[in-house]
Amino acid sequence: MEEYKDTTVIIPTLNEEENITELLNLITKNYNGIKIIVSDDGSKDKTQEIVKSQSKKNKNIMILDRSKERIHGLTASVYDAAKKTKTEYVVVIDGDLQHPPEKIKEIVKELRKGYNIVVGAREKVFYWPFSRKIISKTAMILGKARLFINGAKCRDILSGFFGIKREKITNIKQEKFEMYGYKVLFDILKNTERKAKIKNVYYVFGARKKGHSKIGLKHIISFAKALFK
Ligand SMILES: Nc1nc2c(ncn2[C@@H]2O[C@H](COP(=O)(O)OP(=O)(O)O)[C@@H](O)[C@H]2O)c(=O)[nH]1
Ligand SMILES: [Mg+2]
Repeated sequence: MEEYKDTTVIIPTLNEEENITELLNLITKNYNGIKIIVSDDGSKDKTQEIVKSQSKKNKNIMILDRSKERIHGLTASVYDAAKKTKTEYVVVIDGDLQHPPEKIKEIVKELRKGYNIVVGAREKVFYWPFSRKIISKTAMILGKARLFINGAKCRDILSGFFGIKREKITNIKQEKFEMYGYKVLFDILKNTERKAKIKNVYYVFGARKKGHSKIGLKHIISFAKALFK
């Protein structure tokens, strides 16, 4: 089996007790030697308990307990976790099984070829309600306009599923990130040189089967701020 000692998977979580066990199993079973950091923002359910017990059994699994941090946010969780990694590559994946873990293979393969950022580009999302589609489309247009001014480009600038050479995220200063936001990749692209080597990898954004989305108005406001940052 191929070895993945060069990669850390970062999973931001908030109340994912119904999904995290399956996700951890799928990753550890298929990626020998891969490291995993679950970056949890103080889940009120059993997420932390589950991850802690798994990490006792598997030294490659670690929890970053952010419950006492001043800033809670998906972006903050990913950035802080990235700072803790030591591997050459980092892959960020949601904790709710909406991103297919089998694609990590493809992402790492492209990183090893020398791409700096490998972005999981979502194929059409069919089941989103009309309102979410409109919000996403608008954010995409505004975001791409922002990246046109300065920044790197890729197909899905708002994807939460991507791989990156570790230093390409840790080299960016914290103040460049909209820490409360949801769109960590967008913040990275703004701060990455235009000619960066970026690769798109296509995937189907599955429906969330268990638990619920945490996206809300505050994340839309954070994105609006990030546009002008
Ligand atoms: N650490 C952390 N994770 C979060 C936060 N908000 C959402 N998440 C996690 O980020 C991932 C994506 O969130 P989700 O609500 O499913 O967003 P959606 O798929 O865009 O609707 C999931 O694994 C969530 O548990 C947060 O504030 N902090
Ligand atoms: Mg989700």
